[in-house]
Amino acid sequence: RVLERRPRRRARRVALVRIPASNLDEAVLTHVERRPIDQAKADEQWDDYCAALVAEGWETLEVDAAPGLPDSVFIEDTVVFFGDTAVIANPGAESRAAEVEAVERTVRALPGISVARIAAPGTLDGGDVLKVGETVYVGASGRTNAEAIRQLRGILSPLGYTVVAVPVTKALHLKSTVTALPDGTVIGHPDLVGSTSLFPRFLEVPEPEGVAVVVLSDETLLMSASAPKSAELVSGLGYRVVTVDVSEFEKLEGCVTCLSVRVR
Ligand code: CIR
Repeated sequence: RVLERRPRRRARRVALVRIPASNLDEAVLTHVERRPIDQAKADEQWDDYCAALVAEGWETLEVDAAPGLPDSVFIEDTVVFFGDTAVIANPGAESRAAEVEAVERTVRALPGISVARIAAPGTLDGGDVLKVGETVYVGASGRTNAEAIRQLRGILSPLGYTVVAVPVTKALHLKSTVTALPDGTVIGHPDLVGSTSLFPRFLEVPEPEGVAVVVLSDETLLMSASAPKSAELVSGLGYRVVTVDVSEFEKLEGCVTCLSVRVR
């Protein structure tokens, strides 16, 4: 019997983004020395980043600008999606707390999304949350505390996810140390990752900026132009790699993942 293949209607793919504030040079820094920021270049890199998402079939939805909040462009830290559930974070840096309000407003306006939140004394940055299938790795970092990890478990266990906490000491967030390929392989850099034993499949990449991949589809990954060897390694594994230059944001401890949040 010949099975007829009905054309599948593509679900809408939406990514939240937030335009850079004009005081990027006041962003919080923890593990790196402050270097001068070229604001015009940063703005251009952000435009190119958004254009790359659009070119790969993602619609960008802009959260209202936060002109006085230098880290607001790093929108990944403020909300995490688990299917139809959005978890609004409670950023661990005090200067970032005010970023959440407009993000929550935008998320609440999305159709079919239910909203949970991490509440004080819990603090959690979205950059500490890495989903690999039904497993949710969460960094116990300088930004994300035990109380927030407990709250996240409480939210996600009933949804069928297992929350695995990972100590993070050598970098800002879990996702500054590791991310995952579409096949579930966790990739990381030896100088940043503490212990790899929590991950069932782990692969080293040669550059610290190469740990960050944004999964755009089962085949396509977005990576930083600062990590050409890592991009080559990943493309050798059968993935199509799109690169973007986010060097101005890397000076602020950001990376490709933190500039957007995919609604999924
Ligand atoms: C911060 O310290 O919060 C920002 N300067 C950088 C945040 C980067 N976020 C991320 O990697 N998820």
